[in-house]
Amino acid sequence: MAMFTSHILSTGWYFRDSEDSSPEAWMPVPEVPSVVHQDLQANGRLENPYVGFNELDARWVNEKSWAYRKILQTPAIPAGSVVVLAFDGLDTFATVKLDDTIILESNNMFQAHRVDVTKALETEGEHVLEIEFDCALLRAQELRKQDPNHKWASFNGDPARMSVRKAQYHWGWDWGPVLMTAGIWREVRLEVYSARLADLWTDIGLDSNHESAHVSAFTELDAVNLDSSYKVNFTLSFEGEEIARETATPKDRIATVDFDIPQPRLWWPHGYGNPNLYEIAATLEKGQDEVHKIAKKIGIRTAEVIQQPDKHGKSFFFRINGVDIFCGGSCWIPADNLLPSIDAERYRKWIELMVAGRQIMVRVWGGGCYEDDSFYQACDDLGVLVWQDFMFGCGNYPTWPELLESIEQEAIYNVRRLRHHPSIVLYAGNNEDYQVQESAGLTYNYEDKNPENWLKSDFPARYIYEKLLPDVIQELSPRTFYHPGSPWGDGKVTSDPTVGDLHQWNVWHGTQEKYQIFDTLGGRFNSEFGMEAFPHLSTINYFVEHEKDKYPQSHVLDFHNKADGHERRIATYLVENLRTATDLETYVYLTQVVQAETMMFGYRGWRRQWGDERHCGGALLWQLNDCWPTISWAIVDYFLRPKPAFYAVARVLNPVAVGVRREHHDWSITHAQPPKTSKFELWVASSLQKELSGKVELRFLSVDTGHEIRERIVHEDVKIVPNGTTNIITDGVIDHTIDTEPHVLAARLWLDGDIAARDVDWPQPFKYLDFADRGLEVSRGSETADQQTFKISTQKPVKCLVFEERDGIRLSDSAMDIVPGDDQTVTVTGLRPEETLKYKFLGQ
Ligand code: BMA
Repeated sequence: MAMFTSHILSTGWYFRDSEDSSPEAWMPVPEVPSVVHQDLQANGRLENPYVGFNELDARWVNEKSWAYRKILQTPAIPAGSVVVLAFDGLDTFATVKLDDTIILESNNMFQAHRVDVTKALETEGEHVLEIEFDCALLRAQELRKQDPNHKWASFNGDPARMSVRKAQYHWGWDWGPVLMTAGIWREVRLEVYSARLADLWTDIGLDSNHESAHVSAFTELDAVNLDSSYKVNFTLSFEGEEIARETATPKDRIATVDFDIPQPRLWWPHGYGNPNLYEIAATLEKGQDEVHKIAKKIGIRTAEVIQQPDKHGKSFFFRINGVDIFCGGSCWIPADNLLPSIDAERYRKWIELMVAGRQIMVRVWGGGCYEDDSFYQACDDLGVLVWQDFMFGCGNYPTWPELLESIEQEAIYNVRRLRHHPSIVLYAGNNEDYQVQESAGLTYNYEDKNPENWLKSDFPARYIYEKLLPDVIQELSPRTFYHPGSPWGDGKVTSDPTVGDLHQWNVWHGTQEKYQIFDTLGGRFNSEFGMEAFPHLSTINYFVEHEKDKYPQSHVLDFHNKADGHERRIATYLVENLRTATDLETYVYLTQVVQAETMMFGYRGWRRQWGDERHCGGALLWQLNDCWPTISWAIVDYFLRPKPAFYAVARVLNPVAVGVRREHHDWSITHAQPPKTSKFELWVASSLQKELSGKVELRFLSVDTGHEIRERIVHEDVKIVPNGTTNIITDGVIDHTIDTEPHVLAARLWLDGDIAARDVDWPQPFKYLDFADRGLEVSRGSETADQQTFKISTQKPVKCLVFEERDGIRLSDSAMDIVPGDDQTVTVTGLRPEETLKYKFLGQ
């Protein structure tokens, strides 16, 4: 009995413009998977679209159709075997021909396809495999025209995008270029077999006391001849060691076994325990022969979303293995416009960065793609929770029968592909489509529970989010929580802060509130909020080619910022808060200070609210990453260079964090009259499970002299509430008629005699402060061959000390506030003894 064999078809491909039928038009493809922009660049036909204005010179590519071809050799086909061409992803309108016969037509890049080509390859020798990719840009416009009665309301990109199942950001977004890719974007294989295991999945139950787990494992048999002689041998291993083995005979093609695991090693998000993974393997056997083997890593854990009525409305937070978890993290967009260019290592680096930044949840946003397996594998391995949107974003989607059918297949395929990942704890129906429903005044009667009526309404996609997708989840991954949209809450208006999740854009977009009040604008779970900042200077140097363009408002810099009104908004937040600058380096830094402050003001307050009956269940900033080198809300740029906000967020998400904050006094609307008094508060937020005892100190330090202007407050033996907030001072008052000098409130927390956390509250806005002559000293401390430490001290308070980011180095901290009498140390990994780092601080 022949073994299952698989040949990856990655080489020997050629491509050409479909309209150019001359034989010389074929150009070699370096490697498949790829998309046409990569292949054109490799052939010298396209300049890097990420540099300068090249995106515009690449527009012609978007309007073309492309053909890919490869000569196939008939593989050895043992008697009784079939040959299948397996496509994991075709982008997007693909007609696949084998020797001029159409074998597949596909119009959804999120689906995989399997085509039996046994007959077609019967004759020995060479066969021509050709794939025509029809122009998705034009096809979308045609499809839209065919349905003029649909209300094509949307924001971002051409509304016609909603007619096509292709990553929506390819039509351009408010952080990304218009690059309409086409190509074989995921693996294609030739498989030869008489039988194979088509799928392997599990259902995992965990006892409430965590003493034992029950794993049911299932495989699906796909065989040419379904006789009863097949057996499936299942093994369960942990850290490479087999712990259990069972054999089953398939019934109706499904083989099932059950394992009981005493004392299971649970999968935990990082910071709460190890992300333990088991391996489940299934071997298909016929007689003595092993025919096919597949394996998956699985995790034993429970994941719940707790929605209970409470004094704030209705809660929305995650409980993993019985532990309530404040989910601080980020929203994720595709890490590149040219998706196949992201390899497993780059995905891993992104997730490693999240862990280094103490972020615990990533939201895969609905305008991108169902990510590569290696993305979720990295999340499983490193203990990062995943909020997974379905791929719909910012629009009123049509629901033609053939589109619904395609969407259903897409959902089935992807949920099957992803369901074993313990990291995935929530599926959401879409991104902001309910907001479009609201803003466009479309019909949404929550009380009407008849899905057929929804289809007939002017918001027909409700059928997708409240019927089609939840049915798929119920069938294929019933233990995973399903949420109709992000944001969404029990059918209430999406801006309702008392229920469901919330996208809070009234800082930056909307009413452009001051970021200092961000904490007062949150809801039960803040799944989007953001502030733009320029990327690292070396990233700017990558896409700005000419020295003459290296000033903050240059044409090319504006071109690399796709957000409507970005100049006004950046300017508003800078002018309100900081003394602005015109040199690029300082300007970059200032925008980054604003972003870091914004993120801190949001996260810090919302984490504090966690302790108030889970008032806020989590915060996912917009956005972690970029898909090209650009100016956006990302806190880490395209080249994985962190912006200062990355460190500000990490500090606020410290497992035990101290917070100090004086009340907001709005200087703009009081005609810049200073307040007479300011209340202040001091607290500790802990995500640890045990009560701690610590010492908390608060000092009042003059910005001008660095001296303590008032007696410090010290609380010894503070009992720190586990997994909650400990309020230490709630009614502090600064009397500015007595303490007239502008001063910072500098808080420190000691645990077991060591400083465990710091926070500094500053008089606002920074532009009124005099930052002259800080007396900052940065000196070298201990060093090894690849690790240097820097000791930092100051005579007067320093705001946002940022160290240079350099590829290959890692900073233990940055974007720090330094105050007198509290020296700090930064460890730089990857820096050699002879190298040094530049740094910058506010008012330098
Ligand atoms: C949110 C997101 C994105 C957008 C971002 C910034 O609404 O869902 O669509 O990029 O805001 O505007």
